[in-house]
Amino acid sequence: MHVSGPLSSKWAAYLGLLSALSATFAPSVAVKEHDFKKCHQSGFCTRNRAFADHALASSSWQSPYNIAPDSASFKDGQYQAVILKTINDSGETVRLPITVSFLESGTARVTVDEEKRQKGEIELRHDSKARKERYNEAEQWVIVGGTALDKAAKVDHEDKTQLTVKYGPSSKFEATIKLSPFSIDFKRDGNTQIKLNDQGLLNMEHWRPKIEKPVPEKQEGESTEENKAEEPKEEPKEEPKGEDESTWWDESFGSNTDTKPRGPESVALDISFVGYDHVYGIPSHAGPLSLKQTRGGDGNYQEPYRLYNADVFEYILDSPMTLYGAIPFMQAHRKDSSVGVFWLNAAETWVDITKGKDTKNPLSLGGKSKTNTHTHWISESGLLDVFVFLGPTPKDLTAKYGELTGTTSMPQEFSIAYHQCRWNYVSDDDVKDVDRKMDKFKMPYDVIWLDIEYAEEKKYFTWDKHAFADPIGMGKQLDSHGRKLVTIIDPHIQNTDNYPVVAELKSKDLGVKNKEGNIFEGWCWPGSSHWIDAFNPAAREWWASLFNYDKFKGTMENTWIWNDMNEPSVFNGPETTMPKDNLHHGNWEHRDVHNLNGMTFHNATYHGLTTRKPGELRRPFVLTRSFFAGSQRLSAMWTGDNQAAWDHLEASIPMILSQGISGYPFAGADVGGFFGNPEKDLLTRWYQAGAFYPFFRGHAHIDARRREPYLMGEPYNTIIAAALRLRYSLLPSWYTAFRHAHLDGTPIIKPMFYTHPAEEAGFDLDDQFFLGTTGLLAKPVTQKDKESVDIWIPDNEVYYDYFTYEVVPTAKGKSVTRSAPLDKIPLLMRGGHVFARRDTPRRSSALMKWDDYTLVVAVGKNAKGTAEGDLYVDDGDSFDFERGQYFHRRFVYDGAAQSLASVDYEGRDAAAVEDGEWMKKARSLGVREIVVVGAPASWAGKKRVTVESEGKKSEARIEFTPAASGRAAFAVVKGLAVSIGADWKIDFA
Ligand code: NBV
Repeated sequence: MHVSGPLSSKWAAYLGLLSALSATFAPSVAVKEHDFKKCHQSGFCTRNRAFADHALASSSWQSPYNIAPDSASFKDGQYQAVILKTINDSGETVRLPITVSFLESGTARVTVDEEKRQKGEIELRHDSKARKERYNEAEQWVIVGGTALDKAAKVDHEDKTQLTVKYGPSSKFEATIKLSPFSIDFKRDGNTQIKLNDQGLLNMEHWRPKIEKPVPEKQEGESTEENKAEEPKEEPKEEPKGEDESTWWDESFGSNTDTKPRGPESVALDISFVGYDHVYGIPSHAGPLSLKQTRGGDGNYQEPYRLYNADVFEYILDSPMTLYGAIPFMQAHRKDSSVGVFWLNAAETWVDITKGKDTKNPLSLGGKSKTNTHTHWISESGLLDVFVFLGPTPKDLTAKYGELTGTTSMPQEFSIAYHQCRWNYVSDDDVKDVDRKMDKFKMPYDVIWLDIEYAEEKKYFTWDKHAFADPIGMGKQLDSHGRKLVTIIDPHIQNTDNYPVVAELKSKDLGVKNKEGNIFEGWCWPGSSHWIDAFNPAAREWWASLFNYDKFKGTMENTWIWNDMNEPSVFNGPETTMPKDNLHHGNWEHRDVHNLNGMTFHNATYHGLTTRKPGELRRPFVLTRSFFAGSQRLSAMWTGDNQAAWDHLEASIPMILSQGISGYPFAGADVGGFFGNPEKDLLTRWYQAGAFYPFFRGHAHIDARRREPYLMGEPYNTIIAAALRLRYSLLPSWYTAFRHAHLDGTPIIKPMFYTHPAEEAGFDLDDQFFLGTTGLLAKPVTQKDKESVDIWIPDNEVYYDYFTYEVVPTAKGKSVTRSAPLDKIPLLMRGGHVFARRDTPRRSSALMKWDDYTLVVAVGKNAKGTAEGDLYVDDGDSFDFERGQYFHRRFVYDGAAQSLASVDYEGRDAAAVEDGEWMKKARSLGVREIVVVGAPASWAGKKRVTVESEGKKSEARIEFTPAASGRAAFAVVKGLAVSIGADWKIDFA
């Protein structure tokens, strides 16, 4: 359950009602770590770890997986064969068809299935209606491109033991498939980067019938089936290879028993990154960006990283424990080289990580002993389906991964501004009051949010008529300043009479089913509930129709949606989620698709927002708590129920960075912390950090005191207002960063290893980052009473203080201490960049839409060199940008020529695109000011600069301020008559 004490009387009454209604479900007041499985409480994780222990301890271990020599063929970029798994001493084997696909993008894909299950030649227990195959539809949800085969891939060498394929750009990639035992080595430019099954941990638990053994009579005091899972287990003595049968046929955790009608079916593989000692990715976990080892030892975790989307209440920090969403994508990085893998499996997954010196080859890599990172991926069911990326840069990885799973969609422009949320704004008057107060205190915001209490008895698509008597009136007040409303819609549908949504769900048969094939019933906020099965296309269509303005009455064009609890959270289910033997559309077991569930739900909502009214097609805004690879195409995410504590503020940054390098950068954390009451300084620091989250929302638990930023009093109000305004002024640069994320998957905020892949000292830094292409380097303060920070400097560039233009005394690879009293955000400008702002403070981003831009040029260390940057602008709302209705400008400051030019970023011919309504109007957007930081001393005394644009010459004013006591010289150009969308050039000489 999700209620922390002290309980409000409302919640006490609610909990009382729940327990009275359910004899079997006794709600506790807090879900703690022990309510979620550890590896030893999960049969398949235990078995695969035991298998690994055995294999790694034995010097004579040989993987029992061999490619049948005559089964292999290679054609059109694809290798096909059958792996034979030897299952007993008499040499009996199981057939596992393997396909290795070499893709045009240079990505390789290895897929292994199990023939018997594929052909349906297995028997299910308990009269189960479940599908017999291994789940093979994950790609239908996840993969959107990049799968064209590389027809130019060719077999370079083949003999009886192995075959080598050359593929990828200029054939610089190579895969050597070894037949016996089966393994694959991936090379780039002749050097091994990634090895599959090098440690021999490949394990596909094949189907077998259950052999009933006589059940020994129980002695008094012996454990029962029910409590078995919670007792510490003895290491299996007789089955050292992970063949412990005790959890093959059913498995209990707490009071829930999983009937496992298909028996054991896990799939596991070791993936070694040769010469790599940093791995990143596999969000979401509350831990460092550079992932830790998981097999014990000093400072390491004992547990594998777990990916099993769950409603983890009051999550703990520095932990490999699962959270709300999962992206099984991992990058490995060493100096100047990045490679990666994407493990496409939607079932519960555990990943062990160990690092070790290469003892076989200690003098490789230029005489330095190298570290290898070994990873062991273990999923409960499904195909083995792994994509291998050979880099070599972090940017190549995010781009190739983005090609496969899609990139961040262009957001609604308002959605990257500030959001004001709490559980709950209690009435429409409350909403209007907050709206007015934000204005009164000059705090810009764009969106106010309604949590579950707005709906009558948590029946989504309805309103509590007393508290929200006039939602349209409320929506209109918001709209009058360009503001929006987000309402929450959860996937649990109250099981009650007189609720058309549940009546339709049942009559149309669109709910998730239990193992018997009847609609599944469980407990959530509204009490007894059913869950929409958004895997079902008919359910998705129906769900989408519920968002029509004439159906979801009280909503209007400025209403958008928040999907919570979509892991799904089921209060009385195992680990607060659905039983694994539940059934989804197509009779796939929940076990197979669990990690996809949240994405199918926000996908249905996304579609709902595209069909609200015939003829209205706008970019949807959906926030989701649960997600999977691909969610970035459809939604923003946040890191769930954090706490109002300094360490949670600190933890939010690596978590958001990890999202970014894993293809899902539209990410944020609850500003202020969800649970508890932040002290004023903590809330202030959190706003300063939040101003640099791609998704920026203040939120609070129902029991938390009101904490709208204007309630803090002075000096906090002023400081928070400044942080909000900083975000608002930089919105053009944020939007441009989103454009890059959309184009090629580049993260919006970037960690040091990503921007400076050669600087080893930066590889485990995760508390500072660059924003987009701006060169802005931020390091939010995340510790109480801390009035200075050390910022690590990755290169020899010049860095200026963002606020004072001071030239920061930096040295490559060294940290510089910056003073950061409460009113200061440590923020540097890296020389060599140009970025855009809008400097007129206004109440919402919509009201800034037609404001002219300020361009800031940070002159680089080599003052004769260039500074570059870009600005992307479109209507922020429609899909017209897909038809060329946008400006993307590149700004080039040439220090030698002393000029600044604006050219089309893509070299497009302006005449080639016919101006639509927005473009026509946007041509009037101009440049209000240009600030040149680090301006040459020779500009002293200069009063005018010449400007050339669209064949016309004009003049503009320039004001020069010479350098003084550590501050760089700077110049401000004013009175420019140029359009942001046009080519122009300013001559400063
Ligand atoms: O809908 C209530 C909350 C929501 O405020 C929060 O952001 C979600 O993460 N929701 C979880 C349900 C229960 C929280 C204890």
